[in-house]
Formats: sequence, C-alpha cells, structure tokens
Amino acid sequence: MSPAERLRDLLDSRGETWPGPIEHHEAIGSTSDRAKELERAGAPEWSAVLAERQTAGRGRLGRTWESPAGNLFLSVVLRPRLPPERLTLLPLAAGVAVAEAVDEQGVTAQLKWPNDVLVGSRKLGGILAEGLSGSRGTHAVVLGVGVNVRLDASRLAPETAAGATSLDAETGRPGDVIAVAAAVLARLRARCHDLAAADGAARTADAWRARALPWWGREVVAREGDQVIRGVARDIDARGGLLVETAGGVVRALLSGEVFEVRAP
Ligand code: BT5
Repeated sequence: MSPAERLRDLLDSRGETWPGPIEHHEAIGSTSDRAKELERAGAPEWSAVLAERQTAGRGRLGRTWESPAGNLFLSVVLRPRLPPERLTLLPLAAGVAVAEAVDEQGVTAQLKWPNDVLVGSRKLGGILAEGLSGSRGTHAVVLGVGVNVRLDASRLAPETAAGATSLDAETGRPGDVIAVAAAVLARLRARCHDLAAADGAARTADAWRARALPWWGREVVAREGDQVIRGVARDIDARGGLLVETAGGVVRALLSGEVFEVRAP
C-alpha cells in the first residue's frame, strides 16, 4: 500500500473520509510550494501534499525548515469562507490541531504565538500559513505543517538541533509519520469547522489559550516587521493578535511577527 493510500485508510478508520486528493513525494523542494502550484491549477479544497523529505523546506520570514527524512512535511490547500478578522485565527486553529494530534502520541505540546509547537523550550513543529488570492476567485490559504517525528539530530545544523525535539525523543518510541499525518489532517478539519461556526472565533481563541505557554503577565520582546516592542504579554485578542502592554499602559495588538520571553539574567 502506498503512503497516500495508507493515510486515506487511517483517515477512513477515524471516520474522516478525506475530501481532497493526497499527493505523496519521496523528495520535494517544499510541500507548500507544491500545494500553491496545485491551488493555482484549480485543485480542490483539502488537496494535501506529503513528502518524506524536503530539499528546500521553508519557515516563516525567509527562514529554513530543516527537513531530513523520517519527519512530517505536510501542506493543505484551504479556501476558507471566513471574514478577514476570523481568517487571522486560522494559523492558531492549525496550531491547536497539531497539538491535539501530538497529544494522541502521548506528548503534551505547548503553543507559542503565533505558530510554534514546543515541548518544554524545544521546537517540535511549526506551521506556515500563506494566504493567496485563490485561483477560483476566492481567498486561498496553503497551510504547511512540519513535525519532527523520528529525528536524527545529527542531520540538523547544530544550532537547530540544540533547540529541536521530536516525538521519538519525547516518547522513546519510533513514531509513525503517516499516523501523525492522519491525526493532523483529522484534527485540522475539525478545527477549521469549529472556526467557521457562529462562535468560532471565541472557541478557537479559547482552545489556543488552553494550550499556550503560560506567558501572561510576563515581560516579552516582540518583533513585528522592523519594529521591536517590549512589554508585558497580556492575552490574544478576538482576531488572534498578541496583546502586549507597553510602558504607559498602552496595549498593542500584534498580528504577525514573533515574541520572546525576557528572562531574568
Ligand atoms: C516555522 O517557521 O516554524 C514553520 C515551519 C513550517 C514547515 C512546514 S514543513 C511542510 C511545509 N513546507 C514547507 O516548506 N514548510 C512547511 P519559523 O517560525 O520561521 O521557524 C523556523 C526556525 O525553526 C528556523 O530558523 C530554525 O531555528 C528552527 N528549525 C528549522 N528546522 C527545524 C526543525 N526541523 N525542527 C526544529 N526547529 C527547526
């Protein structure tokens, strides 16, 4: 049975018959680049691309996602029919889905705004949400998910390895990439469905908060574009923006960028 067939079978047995085509590649540049190509060619929503390894895996802001074999590299074409203020919650919903999928493997992950999936202070996975003006006149999003499943840390740059973890390192068991893919896809559909519900924004924000690093009230440095903002992390807002209270009590809502905790020396 091919990996794509096995993935479909696993989804079927979860009662989650997959509505789109699933492509599997032994090696590819980036599953998200391939998913964008498919989107442009008019591929249906929920088209999924899976690869055993990537040769040009991408993180956010031009960074690299190191992608040796044995790990999950998955991208999905979405055409969410959501108002703009709710669309910004999609990466957070995806983070919740990945954390839930990882839970199934017996690993408790925490989410760091906007898109890191961490165990302790180490990165288990990441999410890359890229918006496109869709080929069908709608807005499309390609959601890329990377999760370290069976990670040979010697295949990573030393500075990446120092901050990375994997399911096998956390559980002491060799992980099954296709089973993790099935869990991520099933959870992702459920979370996207939830996000579209009447109270979806609040539900998604609550689900994200429940799995977020407990940073609230702590001092952070955030970066949004060229701007550096120092303050106290307060919460996320209804759009998934990070609320940082700066000097003088002014609360800023960041919609993109990244944030670091300022640790006492
Ligand atoms: C992310 O970026 O965390 C989003 C990663 C998304 C990867 C998926 S894989 C499938 C799909 N196809 C793609 O081409 N991409 C998506 P960011 O927040 O920018 O984090 C990148 C940083 O994480 C790097 O600068 C490294 O420090 C670190 N890093 C890189 N590879 C890693 C790995 N395998 N495990 C843990 N950390 C890693």
